[in-house]
Amino acid sequence: MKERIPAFAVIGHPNEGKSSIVSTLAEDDSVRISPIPGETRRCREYPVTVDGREVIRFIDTPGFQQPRATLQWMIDNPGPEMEMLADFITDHRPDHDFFDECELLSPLADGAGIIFVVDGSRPVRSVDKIEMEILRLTGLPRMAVINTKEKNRAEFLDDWKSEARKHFNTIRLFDAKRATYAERIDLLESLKGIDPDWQPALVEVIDAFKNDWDQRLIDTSTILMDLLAQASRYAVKKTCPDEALIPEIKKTLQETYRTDIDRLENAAHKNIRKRFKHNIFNYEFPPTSILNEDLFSKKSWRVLGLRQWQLVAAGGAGGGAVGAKIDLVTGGQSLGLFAAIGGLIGAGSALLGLQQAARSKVKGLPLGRMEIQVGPVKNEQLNYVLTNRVLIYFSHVINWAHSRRDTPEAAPSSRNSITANFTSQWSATQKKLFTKFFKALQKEDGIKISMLKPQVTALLIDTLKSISLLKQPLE
Ligand SMILES: Nc1nc2c(ncn2[C@@H]2O[C@H](COP(=O)(O)OP(=O)(O)OP(=O)(O)O)[C@@H](O)[C@H]2O)c(=O)[nH]1
Ligand SMILES: [Mg+2]
Repeated sequence: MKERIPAFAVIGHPNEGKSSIVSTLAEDDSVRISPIPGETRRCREYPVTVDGREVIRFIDTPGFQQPRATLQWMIDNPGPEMEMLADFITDHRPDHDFFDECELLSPLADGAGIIFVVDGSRPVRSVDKIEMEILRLTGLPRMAVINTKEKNRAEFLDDWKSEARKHFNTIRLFDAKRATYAERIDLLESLKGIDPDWQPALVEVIDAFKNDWDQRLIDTSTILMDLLAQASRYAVKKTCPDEALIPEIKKTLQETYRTDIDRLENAAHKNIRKRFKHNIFNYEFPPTSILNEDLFSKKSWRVLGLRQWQLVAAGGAGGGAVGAKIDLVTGGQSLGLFAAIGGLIGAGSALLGLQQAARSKVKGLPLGRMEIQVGPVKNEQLNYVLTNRVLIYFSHVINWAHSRRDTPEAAPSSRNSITANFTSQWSATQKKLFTKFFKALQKEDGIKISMLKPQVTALLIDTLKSISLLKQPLE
């Protein structure tokens, strides 16, 4: 290699998923992927940068068009491998029929490693063996990646494995469309094994990836805490010249309050998605996902808020405080809320959360005018609902391979066992910590906020890590 940055060319037959693998590994959703074979006609490099520094590079290439003639030429022109590749390209550049071969072999002539992609859901053909043999003759470090496009077709896998073993240093199964962060790291780990000379550089790459991932979790927790700080203090006001207009103005203000909090939430979600390098992540959540519900809907609050016993636990200090807490939460509508919490009221689009979250008050002003204010929130349910929604959003973002361009399928029923209310798994102590933090945010108590922040950050990062380990989105 000319430089220390490891470079891997992703090579294969047309339409096997080369560009999809590049997109997923490089976390680049701008890579062109298409069901029509021959989409990629030119090599293109996709550098992966961490902290502005390029650590590894993947090269997307066109598929083989003339494998038989290429192999024959190689057999007829043996020689030192690098010279052979350079000579092949010089000889064939003027011939349009070999345009794709010249393109795909040029990164190899520059010494790139090879990631050979095959679709394991179809049988091995003679042309595949020819392509594998061409790559073996390059003498470059190489790995075969079996990307099974049709998931339920495993009958050819053994054939692929035994054929690939003859030509490659390492073989991996990898799902370009569903690979998680951990699976991407696993693939890099196995790349280490393809050539001892590359091992130190790849160890550095893996370290850089892991540190970068940890930093993304820290950033996600910061984005969430900023959202909670903004939402917990947010209020809208308007002066009202006439008492008769109060109900109408209050209604408008409530609507403004609601859309403004929605906007804050959307901005936080967008920041998280950007942090995970998703630019075209504009997809529908699975139909069963609670994220399809309005932030202030009854259902969101019922599913994502604290349960009654959890409120009691989080309230903590003795009976009096518990009573006060329930009062605060119910805001005078105890029956309604607790019926909703208990799940007695079915899912509906009524904005229960809004009334619970934002207090409205009317203040007299001179000259008979009044000021109406909606917010700030008094109810820590909003904190939990926003937090759980960020956690669900995060779980979708991290499990969305960058090569996916379609909409999600409905989740299989086994997945429903994972609760969307992830914070319900926090211990009573952790909930108390979160409650204290919420109160400090509301009071804008800087000293308390900075005192609690390290513990809250640690709690959030632990939570984000557990969600990453699930390897599937929360509903
Ligand atoms: N279901 C499924 N489809 C896949 C998978 N990998 C790739 N595809 C689809 O297969 C088609 C080809 O994928 P690409 O990544 O463009 O393949 P390619 O090898 O780069 O193709 P060319 O550039 O034409 O040589 C696209 O429609 C992809 O969405 C997979 O793991 N599962
Ligand atoms: Mg392609």
